[in-house]
Amino acid sequence: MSITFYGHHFSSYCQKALIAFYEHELDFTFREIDFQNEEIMQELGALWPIKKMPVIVDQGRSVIESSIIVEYVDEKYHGDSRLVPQDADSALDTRFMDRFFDNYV
Ligand SMILES: N[C@@H](CCC(=O)N[C@@H](CS)C(=O)NCC(=O)O)C(=O)O
Repeated sequence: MSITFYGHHFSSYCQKALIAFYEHELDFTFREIDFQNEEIMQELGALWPIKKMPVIVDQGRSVIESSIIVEYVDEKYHGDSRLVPQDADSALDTRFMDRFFDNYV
């Protein structure tokens, strides 16, 4: 069963999360968010009442927030390479950059 990705291609937070999918060459089903489409908005709202994207569903588990999605995918589906380093100090540097770009750029 492939992962379902709720998002929109014009959303920078979705693009951030999608990088992890592309880097790890993951199959996924893309459910495009359309604010005019009640059905998809209800589906998203059932997963995340705040109705922000991206949200992913993997094997019945929903994962919310772009940074958490990147970490989840990286932890669960990494190949030889990692987006978040294994070394704790280096991982902090990576997370700092993530927070910096999300909050200030
Ligand atoms: N902190 C969240 C931010 C998500 C976010 O703000 N997503 C925007 C799209 S880039 C959104 O869902 N906007 C729709 C809305 O605010 O109704 C994350 O990193 O996933």
